[in-house]
Amino acid sequence: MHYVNLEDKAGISETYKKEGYVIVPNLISKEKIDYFLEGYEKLKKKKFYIIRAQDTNRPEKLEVNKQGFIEHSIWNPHYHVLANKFSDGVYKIITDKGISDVLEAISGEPKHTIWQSMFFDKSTGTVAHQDHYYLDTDPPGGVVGIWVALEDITDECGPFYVYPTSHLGVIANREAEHNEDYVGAIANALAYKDYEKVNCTVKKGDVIFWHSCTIHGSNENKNPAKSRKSITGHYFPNSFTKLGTMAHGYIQVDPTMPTINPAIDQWKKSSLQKHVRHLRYGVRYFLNSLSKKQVKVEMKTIDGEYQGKRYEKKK
Ligand SMILES: O=C(O)CCC(=O)C(=O)O
Ligand SMILES: [Fe+2]
Repeated sequence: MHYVNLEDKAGISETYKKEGYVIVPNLISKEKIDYFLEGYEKLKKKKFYIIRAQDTNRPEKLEVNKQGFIEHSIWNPHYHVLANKFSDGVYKIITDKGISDVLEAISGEPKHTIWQSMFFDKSTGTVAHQDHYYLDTDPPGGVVGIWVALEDITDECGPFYVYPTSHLGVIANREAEHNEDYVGAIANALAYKDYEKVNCTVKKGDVIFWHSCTIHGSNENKNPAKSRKSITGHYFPNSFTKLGTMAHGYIQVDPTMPTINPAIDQWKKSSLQKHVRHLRYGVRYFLNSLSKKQVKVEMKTIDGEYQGKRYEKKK
């Protein structure tokens, strides 16, 4: 694992360029993480709460399992207006000054926009991929992913992993519509060189930064009693646009607004828009649960038995 301290800006930049990832130890304070965890405990007490799950790519009911963990990964937790402290805890972490300092060291630019965030209570066994497939900049390679460890991560938790230097190899085609095709494309990209897989068994407060073309994913959980609390985020330098738009002769970037950190912007969303978003998830969840038909799911990110399959017909 390649660790570089925050003070060593040149080391951060060099390691990221060469390896396609870098881990900055102890970047997020224990206090910030514990504040978030208080909000998370409050969220878990909610009786009926719909989230947009990142692992199944559709609205799901927030369910706490026997061990007390949330099974689904939550997409954009910083927009959760109905769970204030949880959402605020994420917001404070993804706008942390340490993170913007590292982003600046990586891109050489003073300002970045946060594109999206996710919260994982447990590992969902994310299939190996390049974020380039889902979100990247024009020109490609500008998006930087971050993975914040909210607790000490061991092999049993199903750690996040990277294939160092894979960002310099093959870029899997974004046009793949089916999981099987994409998984195959990544297998080809991995076959290009004998990349070593690095399981990131990092400590609470450490943050992993990786390039949008670096192949990464996460291992399956090996022990149901183990959580794997983490927040991820994807950022891009403000001089870039979204991938695929320059070639069409226009520049597409959603309107942004400042966050509490002047070096990080976010998409402009009013409180009303965030409420409407929640309501939409609720309605879609309700309609899905009424439907006896197979629910079509687009590209999913989970590994293992789900890989490349559609949902079974509801009984
Ligand atoms: O933590 C995981 O399981 C995957 C996260 C990931 O792929 C991402 O944030 O881009
Ligand atoms: Fe990813």
